[in-house]
Amino acid sequence: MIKKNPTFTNLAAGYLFPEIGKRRRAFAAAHPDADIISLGIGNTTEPLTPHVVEGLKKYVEGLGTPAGYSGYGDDSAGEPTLREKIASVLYKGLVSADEVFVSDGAKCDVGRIQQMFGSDVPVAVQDPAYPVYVDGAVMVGAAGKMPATDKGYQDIVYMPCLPENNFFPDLSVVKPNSLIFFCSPNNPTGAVATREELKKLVDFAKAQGCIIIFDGAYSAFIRQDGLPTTIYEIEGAKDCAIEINSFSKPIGFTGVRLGWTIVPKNLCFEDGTPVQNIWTRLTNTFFNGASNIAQAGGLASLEPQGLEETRKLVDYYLENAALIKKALEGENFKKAGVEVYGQGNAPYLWVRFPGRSSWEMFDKILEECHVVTTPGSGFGPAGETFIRFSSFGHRDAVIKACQRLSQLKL
Ligand code: PL4
Repeated sequence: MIKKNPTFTNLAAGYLFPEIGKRRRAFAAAHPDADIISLGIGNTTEPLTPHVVEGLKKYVEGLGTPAGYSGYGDDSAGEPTLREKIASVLYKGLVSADEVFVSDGAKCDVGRIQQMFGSDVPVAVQDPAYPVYVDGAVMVGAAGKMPATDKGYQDIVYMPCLPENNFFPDLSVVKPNSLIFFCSPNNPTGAVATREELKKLVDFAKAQGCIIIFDGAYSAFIRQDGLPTTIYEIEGAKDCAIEINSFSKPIGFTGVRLGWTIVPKNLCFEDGTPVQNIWTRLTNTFFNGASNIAQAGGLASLEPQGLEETRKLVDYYLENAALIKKALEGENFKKAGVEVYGQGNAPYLWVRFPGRSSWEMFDKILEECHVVTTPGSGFGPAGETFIRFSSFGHRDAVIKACQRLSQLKL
């Protein structure tokens, strides 16, 4: 018999989101008449916008002609015009087109990136965090041989991000030469790091020989002036940070699949090898490029009409978030001492239920309101007692969920 890769022995449990789906299906089976509303998984619900649809259609029609047909791209990094548009429109020239690597989504690149570092590089994550960072580290062996406890994996450094520290971690716990995962706007807390905070992070990483993996998947949700939408707004970030990003949430491409990763030219490993060289080698080996159709849609979204439509689409979800926030600040929640966090720059609300476990609250909200949420403990030990509410949903369903939440007995 063939042995499995021992790194998988350490994986603590199933992946969070299928587990939520399983519980939802079990509840639905037991309550076939329940009208279940999901404020759980961050999955977009609104249709693609007209200009993006036009871009997709045009490209597909071209594929049906000899002149417009194309097969594999020349390399895995993406269509040059899209790379150029991402650099000029989204980064305003802070990065160049040859630092942009188009992908099939941020999650896929979080997984691929870890292969460049392997098992000897220490990993630090914000706690709570999108579970793929930790699970990916476990799979490449970076979590060591120690099994997980209820405090997480013993060889991964968790950096608690709580209301008490304004959701910005104490970096002194990070070991030198670590890979630091940092997400802003944050999933799940919704917190956005300020310029001063990101400067602290970049200065720390440079001084300690660390590389930051900055996940900006929700950057399009930032509405407050002055908050950085990319880590490259911070001086020195190109010496120490890779940024992962996505078309999933801003233009509804969760199913179409398109993202990108910025690997700066001057970012190097200890031996002087440019990280770009290894990234190119790795992706050319394991990745045949993002779908050319998806790339055409992404390109359309970066034209003036596409950008205008994107803003409206993101506004829709932000308005949902504001409605949910209002419901969660109702009398029933206030009386129970529930704390609601969300600054209006992210699609998530992060809610603390003092003295209650996350899964207990998940079950209670599902049973009493028929609303699916995400238990905070699924994002890390510091998420215990919290629930994440997602604002991705049709407006009528969100309004209905809010009405039910205002009746929740706490
Ligand atoms: C459920 C911080 C959602 N099945 O779509 P991608 O791959 O470009 O982006 C995924 C992603 C990357 N980075 C962050 C994210 O929050 C997400 C998506 N997260 C959520 O509810 O937390 C969807 C999760 C999906 C999954 O496992 O990713």
